[in-house]
Amino acid sequence: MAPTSWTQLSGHKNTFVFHKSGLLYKKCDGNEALAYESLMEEATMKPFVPNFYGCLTVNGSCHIAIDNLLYHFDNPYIMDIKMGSRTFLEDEISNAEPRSDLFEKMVKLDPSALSDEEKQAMAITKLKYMQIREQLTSSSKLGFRIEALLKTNLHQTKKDLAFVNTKEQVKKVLREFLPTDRGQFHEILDRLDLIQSSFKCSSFFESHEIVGSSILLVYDSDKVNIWMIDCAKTVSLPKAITIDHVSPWVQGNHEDGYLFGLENLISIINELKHEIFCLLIDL
Ligand code: I3P
Repeated sequence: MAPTSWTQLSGHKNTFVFHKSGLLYKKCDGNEALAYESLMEEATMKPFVPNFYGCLTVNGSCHIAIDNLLYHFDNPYIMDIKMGSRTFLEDEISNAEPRSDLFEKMVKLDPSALSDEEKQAMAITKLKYMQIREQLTSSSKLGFRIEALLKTNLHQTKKDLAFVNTKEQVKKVLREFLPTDRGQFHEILDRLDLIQSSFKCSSFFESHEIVGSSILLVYDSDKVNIWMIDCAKTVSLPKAITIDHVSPWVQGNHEDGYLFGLENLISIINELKHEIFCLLIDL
């Protein structure tokens, strides 16, 4: 039966409009539409992103129309994994305007990260906020973080996940989330391997920095799928810049750490596979 609602696990509030046809309309500043247009033209990447149907005006503002990836799932388990070791664009570094809303969020997360000046001003820059989030989570260390997840009887909040930092902590969250069915577990690994090998030979991937984008992992009792979503901060690299998506970021080199994160994610899930299924004989 077609779903009558849709679940948003993370990202900005009030940016999605659910449509019962199986499409989602997402508020867009133009950049994301450009990224999706290019992705639709590239056979290598297209199977791993939601289909994009163009832009339209909804409630007076520009939206992109994309597939609702949850449409064919029944009570799905959903995990949003934010990829990359850098979650802000290099352009955002020059924005030195301190923000009080981010200060409020940081007070709740980790007040010890605030300097005396920031406490006095009750404001911090977006760069500082994003970098602390990267360090508190596994983004800096592993090149990805578990941003949100939804599983029947297990709805971990963003705050719970904001401190999932070490490999062992990430592994524990994944162990509790991933399917216990061996076939489905293998399907997840196969799909991730395919994403990794396809991205490595994609010209889109070669020519873009991919920041703040997520891997969406969804499964229900009989289906598994994984996509790349959230292209709002996926931008063309400046001419003459090439990146390998693995090397550490230093200002100006545009490295995003996407493949570093994907490699680590796959390796952790592989370790889990051995730990969970090692007692079962492979027939
Ligand atoms: C937000 C998160 C978003 C980011 C947003 C942050 O932090 O990093 O990805 O939006 O910036 O506040 P948190 O996850 O702790 O809530 P962008 O990716 O669009 O930069 P914003 O407040 O400027 O929207």
